[in-house]
Amino acid sequence: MPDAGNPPHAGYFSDPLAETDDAVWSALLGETARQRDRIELIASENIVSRATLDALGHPIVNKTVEGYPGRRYYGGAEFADRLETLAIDRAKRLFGAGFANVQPHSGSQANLAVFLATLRPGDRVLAMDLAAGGHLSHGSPANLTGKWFDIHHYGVREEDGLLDYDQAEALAKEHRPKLIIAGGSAYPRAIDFARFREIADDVGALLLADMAHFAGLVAGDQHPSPLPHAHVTTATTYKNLRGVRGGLILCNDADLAKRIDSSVFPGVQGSVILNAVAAKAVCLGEALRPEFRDYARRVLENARALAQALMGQGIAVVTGGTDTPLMLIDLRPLGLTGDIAAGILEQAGLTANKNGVPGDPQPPQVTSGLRFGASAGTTRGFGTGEFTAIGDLIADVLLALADHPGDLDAVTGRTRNAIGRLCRRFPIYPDTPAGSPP
Ligand code: DSN
Repeated sequence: MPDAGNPPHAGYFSDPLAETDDAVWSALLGETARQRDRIELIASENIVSRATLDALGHPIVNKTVEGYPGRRYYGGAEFADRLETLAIDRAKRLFGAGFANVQPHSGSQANLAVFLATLRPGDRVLAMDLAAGGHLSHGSPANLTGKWFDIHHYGVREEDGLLDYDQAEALAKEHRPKLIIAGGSAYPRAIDFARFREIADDVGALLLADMAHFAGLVAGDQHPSPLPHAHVTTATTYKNLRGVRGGLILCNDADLAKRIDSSVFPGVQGSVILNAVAAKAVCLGEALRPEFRDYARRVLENARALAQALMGQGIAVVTGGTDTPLMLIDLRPLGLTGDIAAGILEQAGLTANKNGVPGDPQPPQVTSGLRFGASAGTTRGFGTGEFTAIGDLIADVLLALADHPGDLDAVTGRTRNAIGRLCRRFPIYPDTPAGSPP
């Protein structure tokens, strides 16, 4: 008999979670069922491939490395180097960038690293206001970027919800920021990055484009790329790039790239989450395939179909449509708030997030809007017919909530059944165990 040595305990290297921890496993089964049986409309979400899940669950998770391929502080990095180099090369190829950093744990970490690479505490920054569709990490007073830098915000025009470039230009001239940020998390229209570059050049600022919410469309040639205009571009990999939770930084300047690398590590992060880097390599590889272009085209078509269906039912869509995977609806004409509306939609089987709308009188915990995205539903296989039907279902629930609360239970129940039928026609992860319908 070979000596079994002293493994942590019998089965440690072989027993599946399903057999070792019922509390965790049952919550995971429930989550699989939730994703399978409900329609996901949260704009930052998607449904990753089995290949991505395989990378995330690989023993590479055990490995610690710091630094960059070929320049690590720890040994045993041969395969880590190979994976990170693959991810970097694929990111560069996908977006036509000279340099890529694939280590940021999230989009916020990516943005923070750009702040560290380009600014000193107290320096001036111009970015889109969170209330107009910007992002926390673009200088919100609640975020480190807002606490440690001198932030000025541009917004959108009251009359049409479109980005106010004239205001951005006037503020740039007045405050002469060192960094201008273009991009956000709830602005549905294509951004004129060439105009932003002119504004930045005029005042000697660097331009950061945050393309987190449309990176997949850029990768699939369905949206203009900010890269020819921005000095540096950040993205996340988990929205319409359809991969793991994480961030990317891209640029075309060797000196800036060097500063960015040092800002990510050791500036704002320590060791690399290697299973996430492996999964980024997988998603970037998937996005380089010709079929990804078709996915990106369908995401945009579907987002537009959803916006059109909502408007057809009298729902106010901010800016009257979208050029991206996301859209924002204004609930004020219905006399509703985002928190209540999101809760009722969830009961009906549709997951979305409450979101402030331009000029919103409600606080962030309440809001007057909802944000919807088409990335996850498109991955499931929904086309414009399904998204039109989803728009009609959303409108049925919201109109009942606003005008016929006595009918709400019946409408919610009917909607839930329709959603259930739709989800069964477009199954996800058929081989993954799931709990009972939530
Ligand atoms: N930035 C958040 C969002 O847009 O939902 C998370 O990615």
